[in-house]
Amino acid sequence: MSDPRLESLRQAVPELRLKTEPGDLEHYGRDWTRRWTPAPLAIALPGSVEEVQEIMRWANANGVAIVPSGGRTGLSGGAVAANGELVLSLERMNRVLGFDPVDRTLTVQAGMPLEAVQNAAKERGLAYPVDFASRGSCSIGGNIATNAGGIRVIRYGNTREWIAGLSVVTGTGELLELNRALVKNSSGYDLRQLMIGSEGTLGIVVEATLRLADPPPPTNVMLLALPSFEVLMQVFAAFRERLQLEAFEFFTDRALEHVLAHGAQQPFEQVYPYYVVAEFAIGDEAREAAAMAAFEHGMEQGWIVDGVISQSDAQAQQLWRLREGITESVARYKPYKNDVSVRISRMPAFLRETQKLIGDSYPDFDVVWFGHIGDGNLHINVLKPDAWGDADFIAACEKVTRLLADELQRHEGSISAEHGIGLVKKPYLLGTRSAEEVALFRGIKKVLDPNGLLNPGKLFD
Ligand code: 2HG
Ligand code: ZN
Repeated sequence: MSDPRLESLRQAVPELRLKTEPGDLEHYGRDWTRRWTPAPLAIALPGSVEEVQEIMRWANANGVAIVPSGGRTGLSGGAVAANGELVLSLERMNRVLGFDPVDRTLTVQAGMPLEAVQNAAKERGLAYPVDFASRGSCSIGGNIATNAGGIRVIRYGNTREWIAGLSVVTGTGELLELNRALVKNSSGYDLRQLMIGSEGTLGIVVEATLRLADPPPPTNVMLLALPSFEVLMQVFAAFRERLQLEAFEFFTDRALEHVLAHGAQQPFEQVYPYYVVAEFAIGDEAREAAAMAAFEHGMEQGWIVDGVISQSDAQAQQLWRLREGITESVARYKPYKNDVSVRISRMPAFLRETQKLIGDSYPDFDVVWFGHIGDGNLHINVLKPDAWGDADFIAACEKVTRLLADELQRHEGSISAEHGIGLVKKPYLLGTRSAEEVALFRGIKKVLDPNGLLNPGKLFD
């Protein structure tokens, strides 16, 4: 370890665990975007809040940028370290710190994987209900930094809803304890909410007190086949009216083809153009009758052309795999990802226009549509043909993103529903936020991170 900055870091934080092997720099320097070449200075793995503060003070004294790092499952480049930054991985800070059955809160360190948080809540007879496919690898700190959404937002909301209190180290190394896990706290600016979704640009989330929910009700999963995109929102409205929906997700035949090629099981003998996975509460006859009524209504209207309902947990999981396996099944094609949202009321018109735009723009590319339709959130993955080079492919896709951003501007939507802006969507931020807002972003950053050391270049320049 010859770099003098690392020698000084060793002196400033004597017990700090550091990694500098090329394999580690590569592993910790990138996220799931795989677009940038990792080039961090080193990887710091603090074991305590005090060490995080000491690292931050050292960073200020030495002018070294810090990339806070969780599970690096992000899809927008928010955790990429490609410019000699010090990666500050929270991975060793992964313990439960406390549980309060009266407050129904769980206090955890930020590096705890989401699935471990969910299990810890379950062991205590309650639930942490935010959920998505990367649950085993992503960390709760990363979820907070991006205000992660996922497959149960329709019922439980985004991560933001479940954060009762937050401990954050600012860009100057100060520790802020935000909101004291209070249900009601009308005593000024809510800095906790400001930190949530700030993508590591304002502070490093080190601990969080999470609100827990009742254990989920027993559920059933239905897979529906739809004849066209146009009926999607009608099916959603019919199901939402009759059932307590826990999830309502859609995907196309192209998506299904990739998941099947990846080992999932064919659900129907025939191929249909559109599919929905709906999960809903059961438990009494009225609910079960309502589910059948919703299905039959959809069939009568011609909105649903086929369907299957899970008869066991194993089958429910099989059906979920068709939706949850999509990202992994297309990963080898280095997809260009769009993660856009509009208000649900705007969805039919937005879908019509977007289908035309994407169809006209990408006549030759494989485009995979899926997403959280009940939240107004679409994922559009454009797959890179093997013959195309990375740079040309991205340039071609970015031209279309510009048009998509204009369309989102007209529909008052967002260029990033749940993946964050990071590096990938930075050029389009002004389509979703006004220039005045972004100027305020800069001002806020200046206060909390005066030397611009926290995740520089992410979200905005
Ligand atoms: C999902 O909904 C994730 O499965 C990933 O947000 C979406 O891969 C994507 O584009
Ligand atoms: Zn998603």
